[in-house]
Amino acid sequence: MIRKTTIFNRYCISIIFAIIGAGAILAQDLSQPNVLFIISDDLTTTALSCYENKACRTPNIDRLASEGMRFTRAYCQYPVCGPSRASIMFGYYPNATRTYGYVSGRENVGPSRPSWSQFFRNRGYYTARVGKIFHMGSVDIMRGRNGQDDDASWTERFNSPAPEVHAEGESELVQNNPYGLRGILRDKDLNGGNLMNIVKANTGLVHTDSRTAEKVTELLKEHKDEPFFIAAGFFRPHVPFVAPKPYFEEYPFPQIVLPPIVQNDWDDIPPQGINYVTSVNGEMSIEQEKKAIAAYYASTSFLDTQVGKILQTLEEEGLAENTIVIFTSDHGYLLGEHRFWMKVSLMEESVRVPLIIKVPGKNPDICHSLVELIDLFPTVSSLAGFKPPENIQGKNLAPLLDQPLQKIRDFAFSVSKRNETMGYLVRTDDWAYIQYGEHAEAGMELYDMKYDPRQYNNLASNPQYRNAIAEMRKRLELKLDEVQKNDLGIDYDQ
Ligand SMILES: [Ca+2]
Repeated sequence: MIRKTTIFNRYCISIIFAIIGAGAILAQDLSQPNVLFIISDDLTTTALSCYENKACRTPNIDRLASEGMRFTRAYCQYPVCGPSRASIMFGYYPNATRTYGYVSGRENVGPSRPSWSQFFRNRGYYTARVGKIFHMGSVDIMRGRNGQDDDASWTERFNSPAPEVHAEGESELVQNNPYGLRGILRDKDLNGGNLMNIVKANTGLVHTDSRTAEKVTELLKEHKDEPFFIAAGFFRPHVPFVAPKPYFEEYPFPQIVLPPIVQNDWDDIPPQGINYVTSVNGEMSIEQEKKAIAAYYASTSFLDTQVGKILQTLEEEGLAENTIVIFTSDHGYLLGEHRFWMKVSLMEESVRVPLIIKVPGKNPDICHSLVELIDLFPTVSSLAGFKPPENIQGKNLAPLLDQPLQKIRDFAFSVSKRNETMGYLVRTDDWAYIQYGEHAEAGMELYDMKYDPRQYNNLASNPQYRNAIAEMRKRLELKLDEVQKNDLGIDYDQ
């Protein structure tokens, strides 16, 4: 509670100044910090200059990282929009609630368990969503629909409709055979959420993320005198890669360096681990791969500009001193590593996410502890002085904000279901262990993350690593017992 005292003192001082200087303006209960939750979509750490890629320029996110706590090893709980977001917002692992699809998560947790924002709403906060927080597809955005939203989470909610793939400009599909599904795809609108379409747009203001930034800016001004939880749900760099033309000019595609193609890379990966979108089934040329990455970077820089706008408003309105800011993404993204693209995979680039938490009064730092997105709900609740709900499954990261060298968990845990088979990831300091099927019936992968961080050499069938495999399987078994325990009171038959 050191932080709270510090913040409280600061408020006392500012109140005194306000009384002396401006004549008693006291509109807000200053003991309650605001929450600004910024979430991007499909943004991997490997495209952020504050993480490990200097080629993609993200100055605003970088600045936030330099002012807050940057977590280098944060993991999503499911590398797909719907279940990841449900897990973040309700605080349960996807396999605790059996939430694996494009739903809000409310279907499975029931009406009585509050979502993260609803928990704040129930405590007197104004809560608002702008754009995509629960699952929402590109077609929902085009049509101005709520997607799989949870109504009870918000005092107000706002969509940011935009033409998306139909934005005026130069467009191109960079897969010759998207997913190997040629002939099945009929309406490119309906598949807009998964095709690698690029749009170099003629104008800058019609896009969903610029609308979201504009609305969030308005809400920050309107609600500055009451405690708020505002969720800014940006859609980029999710496909279609739409950004104004000048953003593409920053990244000429011939200069893009592709990840190395390692000979026989797929030979030791179980079939279940070969991702659903690859350069091979999409029949992508080298030029198309470079264009896809350049467009992803352009979309990321465009997103960064929008993040910059709302952070600037926060400063200008004097709210930065009393607002907890979180920046993250629902999951990562493969940009040609292993010739894989997009998400679903439990490979590092797909499950690891950017995470920055800036809390007024705390020193900026970098934290290498393994953390999970499910930890946001209890962490931010606790930072605001609330005891988090008892059943939720994340851990409180607040101690790390004062002591970033502490360790909060031994491993990060993520799941991903494909073709009716569940994949599990146990990510420890040293290992990434991936298991397909509850009894590994569809295979295993084990990577030494110290010596093989890009995961080229699957050690699972090497007898020398028998002990490591046994240890990982034990961890997984205990974790599944813990996560799927019955006293959550969730009706699994729903
Ligand atoms: Ca997503």
